[in-house]
Amino acid sequence: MTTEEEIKKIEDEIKKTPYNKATSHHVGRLKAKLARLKEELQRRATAKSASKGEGYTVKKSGDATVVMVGFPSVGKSTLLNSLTGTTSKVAAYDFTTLDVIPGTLLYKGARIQILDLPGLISGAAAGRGRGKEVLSVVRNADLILILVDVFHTEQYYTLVKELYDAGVRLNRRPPAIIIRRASRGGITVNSTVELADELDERLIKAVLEEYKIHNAEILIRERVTLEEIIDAVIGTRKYIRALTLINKIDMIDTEQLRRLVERFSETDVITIAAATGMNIEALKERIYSELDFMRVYMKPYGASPDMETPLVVKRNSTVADICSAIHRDFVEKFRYARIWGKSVKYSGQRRGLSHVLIDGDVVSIAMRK
Ligand SMILES: Nc1nc2c(ncn2[C@@H]2O[C@H](COP(=O)(O)OP(=O)(O)O)[C@@H](O)[C@H]2O)c(=O)[nH]1
Ligand SMILES: [Mg+2]
Repeated sequence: MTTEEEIKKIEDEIKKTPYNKATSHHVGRLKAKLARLKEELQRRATAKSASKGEGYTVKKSGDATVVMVGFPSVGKSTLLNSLTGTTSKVAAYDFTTLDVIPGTLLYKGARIQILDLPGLISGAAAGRGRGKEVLSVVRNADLILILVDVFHTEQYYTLVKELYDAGVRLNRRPPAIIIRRASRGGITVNSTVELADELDERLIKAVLEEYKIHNAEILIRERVTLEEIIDAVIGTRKYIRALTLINKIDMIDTEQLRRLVERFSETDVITIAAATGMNIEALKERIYSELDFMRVYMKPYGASPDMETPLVVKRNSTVADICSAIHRDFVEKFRYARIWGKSVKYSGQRRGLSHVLIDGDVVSIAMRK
């Protein structure tokens, strides 16, 4: 039996098992096994694409990355154009195939890389088509734009499921679960809150066994679901912000639009018309505020810092990120940085490339000749 067949078999079994107290343990184990098999499938697909040399490492340090996901014809290309205009082709050399189409949005001093992923269609998470490779780009995004048009808003649910199956958790924090592996002593489960009904110690142990963890201390600090426990055990889930965009609002009247938005009241929805530019400025502002930027001021050697034009970079950027945002020479010929501000113990402290900066820092780079 292939892994795909095994997954199908378990999914069928979960579907046909009535869920009650007596079966919950059995179903819980099946879910843990299912998650493990899916993870395995994905790892294999990722390894395969890596060995083919199809690099999807697209991030330019310092830049924030926003990805658009959506079915064909919802308006991804149109939106990419209206957000990034003629700068669209700028970052094209970062990509080895046309599965990812990049553009750059320059907004309030920030460089925001926006990626159109036409290859992401239903079934990608299960490893069908090229979608799998494209999903690894999504997993490294700072923000996801889920794009649907006014006629096909139900696609939203398919896309969310696709992302979920690819290990992406939208608009959530990682569950407050700590797993400490040990070399002996079996498994101990401690919880500071009452466990959810579907969970008990025996089931949690069974989940850990499924992942060949026989000795560990697991500390649960909030009310979590079985899925979240599995997520914590797998440990490679990505927790990413997402906005839902409903496009082509120029095609419906205000009453239809009101009803649509109402249906999506629980998600962060923005209604736009990419083709006419409607709400595009508001969208840019929203993207910018979601990305959580900070300002860093450069100080040329022997001169005063430029407090007029800060570098606008992602929070927690390092000295290396700043250097490569300016020019590659700054990384290659880097000697040290002198830093003034909250990230250092004293003014003008010397730090290396891996030093993490804080909003408002002043940085001076010393380079080799
Ligand atoms: N009426 C209207 N049409 C749009 C809008 N955005 C895109 N379109 C049209 O929808 C079609 C598909 O758009 P495209 O950007 O190619 O979609 P993609 O396949 O997701 O990249 C094109 O004919 C666009 O002109 C919009 O806001 N309003
Ligand atoms: Mg397109």
